[in-house]
Amino acid sequence: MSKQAEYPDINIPLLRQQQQRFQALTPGHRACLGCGEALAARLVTEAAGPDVIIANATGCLEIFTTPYPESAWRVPWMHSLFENAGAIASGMEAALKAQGKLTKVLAFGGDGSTFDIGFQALSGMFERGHNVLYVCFDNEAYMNTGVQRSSSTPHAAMTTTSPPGKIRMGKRHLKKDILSIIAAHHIPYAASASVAYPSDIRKKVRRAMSIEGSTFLLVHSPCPLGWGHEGDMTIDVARLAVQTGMFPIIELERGELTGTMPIRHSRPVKDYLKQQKRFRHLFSGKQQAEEELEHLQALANYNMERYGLKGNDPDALDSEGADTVGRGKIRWA
Ligand SMILES: Cc1ncc(C[n+]2csc(CCOP(=O)(O)OP(=O)(O)O)c2C)c(N)n1
Ligand code: SF4
Ligand SMILES: [Mg+2]
Repeated sequence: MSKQAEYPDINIPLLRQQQQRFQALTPGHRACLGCGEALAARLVTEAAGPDVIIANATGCLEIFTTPYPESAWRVPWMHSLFENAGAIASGMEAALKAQGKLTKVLAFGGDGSTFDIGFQALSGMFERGHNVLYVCFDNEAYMNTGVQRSSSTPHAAMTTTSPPGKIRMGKRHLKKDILSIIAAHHIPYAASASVAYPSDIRKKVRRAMSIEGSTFLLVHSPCPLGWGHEGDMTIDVARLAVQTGMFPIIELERGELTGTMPIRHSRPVKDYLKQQKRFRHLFSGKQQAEEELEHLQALANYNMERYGLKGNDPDALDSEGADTVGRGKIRWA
């Protein structure tokens, strides 16, 4: 008797749909409601699967997942210092290699750790070509210690160390172009992604996991507390960052641009900024504020031009969030 005849009521496709994905990061951790970083970490680890070991730099992700003596992790996980996740991950990888094990090493850091304080160790790891996927959860400030500006904080954003006042409109400097710096290491694969596009994150993680060598993923991860939006707006805010050109979604192979997420219906930068209290001072109507708004729009236009983000192809990712991505000349959903 065939299996189908023996169990006539079993709907295999439905069962598959309902089957839980492997979750390395379990619910019950202590992130704020709507935390983009928590969602991003869940998506990344789901896609990476169970055979991983994680080095996690100090920051919100480390703190809210491991309040002693608890842990929300179901995979081997190690807390590194703020400044040395790259070095710890390098050591893990070398040790696993010596033991002949295929377990993949992941390294996690926030933007403060990645762009600023842990950059030296990260650069060394890339230069030596360790077989590690490094993921930066970019919430654009030092959130864990109370929202201080980092070199990833966008121009004109308010943080506790870049307050708007009579002289300045929030942060004076530009967001560091980390992907160009990473590209200069000529690692096999580096990409940006956003929590607004989960299947794109999954594809990029799987891609990076399949590569023997150093890979890098920058995931835009809104922080309701530091950005000043409601927790249920996290995905909308993240999507607007992409649609306005403020956060370009790109892929680089050996330093060359090979993929972009095209934007069919671009939105004005104001639509993104006005959702967040960190940019509230830009809507005062004052001349200086108007000039900053123009400046931010010019920065977004520059991103659009630089990466050729405006896409008219029928398959281009549309602003409603369809999850189709152009990779080089190949299109895949
Ligand atoms: C060398 C060092 N400097 C400063 C700190 C304090 N510190 C801990 S977490 C943190 C902020 C982390 O920011 P980020 O890496 O962006 O992660 P987030 O909390 O935003 O996710 C800081 C400044 C530290 N632990 N070690
Ligand atoms: S402060 Fe921001 S990054 Fe940290 S747990 Fe809360 S929402 Fe997440
Ligand atoms: Mg941060």
